[in-house]
Amino acid sequence: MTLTADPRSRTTANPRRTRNLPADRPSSGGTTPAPAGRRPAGTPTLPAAAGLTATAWVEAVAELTRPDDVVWVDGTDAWRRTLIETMVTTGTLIPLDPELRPGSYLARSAPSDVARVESRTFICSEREDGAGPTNNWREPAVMRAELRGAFDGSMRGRTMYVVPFSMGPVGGALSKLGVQVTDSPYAALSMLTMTRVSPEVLRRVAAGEDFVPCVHSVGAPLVAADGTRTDDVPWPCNDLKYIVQFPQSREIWSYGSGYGGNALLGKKCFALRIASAMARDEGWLAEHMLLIRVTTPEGRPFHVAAAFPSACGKTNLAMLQPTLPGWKVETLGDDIVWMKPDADGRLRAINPEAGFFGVAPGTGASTNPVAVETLRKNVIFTNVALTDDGDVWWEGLTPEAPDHLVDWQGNDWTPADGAAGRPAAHPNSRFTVAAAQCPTIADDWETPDGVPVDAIVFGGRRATNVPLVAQAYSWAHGVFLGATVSSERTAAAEGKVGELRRDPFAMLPFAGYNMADHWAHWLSVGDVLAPETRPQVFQVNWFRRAADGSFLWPGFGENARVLAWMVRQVEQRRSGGHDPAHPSARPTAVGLVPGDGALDVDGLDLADDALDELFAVDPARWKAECDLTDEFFATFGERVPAVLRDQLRHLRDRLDDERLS
Ligand code: GTP
Ligand code: SPV
Ligand code: MN
Repeated sequence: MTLTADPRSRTTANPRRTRNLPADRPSSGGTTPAPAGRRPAGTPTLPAAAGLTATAWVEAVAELTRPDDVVWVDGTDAWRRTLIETMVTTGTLIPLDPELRPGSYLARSAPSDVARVESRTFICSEREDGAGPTNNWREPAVMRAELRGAFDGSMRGRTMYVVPFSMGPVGGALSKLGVQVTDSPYAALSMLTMTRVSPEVLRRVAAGEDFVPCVHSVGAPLVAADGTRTDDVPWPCNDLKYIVQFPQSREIWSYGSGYGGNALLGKKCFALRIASAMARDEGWLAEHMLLIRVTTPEGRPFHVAAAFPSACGKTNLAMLQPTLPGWKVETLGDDIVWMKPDADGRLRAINPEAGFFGVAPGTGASTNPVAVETLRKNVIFTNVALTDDGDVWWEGLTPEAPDHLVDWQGNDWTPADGAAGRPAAHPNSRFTVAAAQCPTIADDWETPDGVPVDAIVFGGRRATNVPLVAQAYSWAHGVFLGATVSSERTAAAEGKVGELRRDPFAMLPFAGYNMADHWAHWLSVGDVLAPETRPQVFQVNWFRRAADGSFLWPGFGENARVLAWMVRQVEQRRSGGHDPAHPSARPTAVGLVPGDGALDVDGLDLADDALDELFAVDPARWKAECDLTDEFFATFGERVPAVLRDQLRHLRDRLDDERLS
């Protein structure tokens, strides 16, 4: 077994560097530090990192999974190149035309491995009610034994890459370290873009700083236990999958998938599932949110964090180009936000990620020109179509499809296939790109202390009922809005697209503990925040449809109009500058909506009654929603905070109040 942090050492002998592994020092996180350099004797169950140095833990995992070699990846360009070369050789990465798409590659996954697998995602808290009714729970000891069987020899014949990474700016007050071991060079390379991987992070891990241990195997050994070899394939994976979080011991074990959140363990597994459990214990919040700065024409900056379920518009809103003159939007993050109250009682937020793993379909010059610009170079595309001149294409990139393409599965494709319902790009095809490459990224997006949050937004994909925008009457009402989000299913996860389901806080697949406790935690964080600067909470819905099925609202850049109204509402609250002659908002049963003329729709080509339809609150339909909310709350039993049950009662009362309809 060779251990090295230098990619050259496997091709050119470099004895000085081949021993360049992290020093063996006791980890500060454990209770029983292992003597330096000693291997744990045997592995009766899964090796846990607690008490082990990073090196000893990696060795223990290697002892279980049996890779041919173990290499430490420190994120330097040499490593990036080595990983890419390896995958071009195996056919995992197809180089794109160097002039049309410099430094960019296409990967095609196995058709069975195209999205997150929620049915195989497990939260292994000590007690079942620690995970709650919205999670798949398994008893930790039982799962450890099961995983031990799956991981036993799972990396035979492969290289194990060890990737130490930081979520958040290295050393920042809200940042955390992780170490992912993986037998997927695709996952290793993606981690270099999606997280911060550097020699400095390697040094910190080696020096014994706490880290979240993340083990990933595609579950496709090249050598069987009896020594027989099989040939590799471009996208190895296993039909059996496990995406397992142990929130108590803060561990992640992922098996069988190489795709997205299943495999890039810094993302959903760590930054949401494990981090949400850490955040509950430490008094902060880990959320499935984008983060932007909106600057008014007068030059005043406001920060907005918005939670929408998967494939419901976070990346698009994060890169929004306002259509309103004088307004400016800068990008800070597009998927995950960590927020913590500071000493002054302000909620401060960072984006713990370093890249975007964004939905390709629907991303085009007319919808998201900033993303199109971000994707000019240095991108890993997965499951999009290949053009004849070596570039990429997906539905929505241009209005017309090219005459001929190679589709995401490697087959010839013509527009006739599209007409027959076979898209050229998979609906959950994605791009992986550095956030720093985004033309609208804020200069200070890596500020370690984060930015102050002024508004929190919850959204979903709702064809009916939910208005374009509504402001919560209070923090508690805002938590109620977040807790009761429902949304039509998208292709980002396995399951039936379009089916309506509850997705509280857009965190249904991402909460590392009982969702009802998450609501209680939000209420208690609200209590710590200073009332004058506590974020205002809003609900939005870009997806309401007219009777003919068309979207009532143009969306995308025009969403700036809604942002502008929200920011003015925040400004007005702060200044007390309320003009009763021109009320900016009008109360409805579900929240405050823009008053007459308060939502700037100048120059928009809206259908005659579109605005009325966008803001219509139908009491009968909403009462039916309340009944569903009752049923939903009932699944959590006594754990639902009384404050939220009160909110449901207030909503029903308002629906009965004729002055509000
Ligand atoms: P995840 O990365 O899965 O968390 O998704 P996301 O929330 O970042 O969603 P994204 O911005 O990638 O959008 C998903 C899909 O919704 C894309 O096909 C977009 O084109 C579409 N979309 C985004 N914003 C709007 C909008 O304002 N209106 C309409 N009609 N569609 C939108
Ligand atoms: C999501 O599904 O919300 C994503 C994609 O952002 S994944 O990283 O695969 O979870
Ligand atoms: Mn997401």
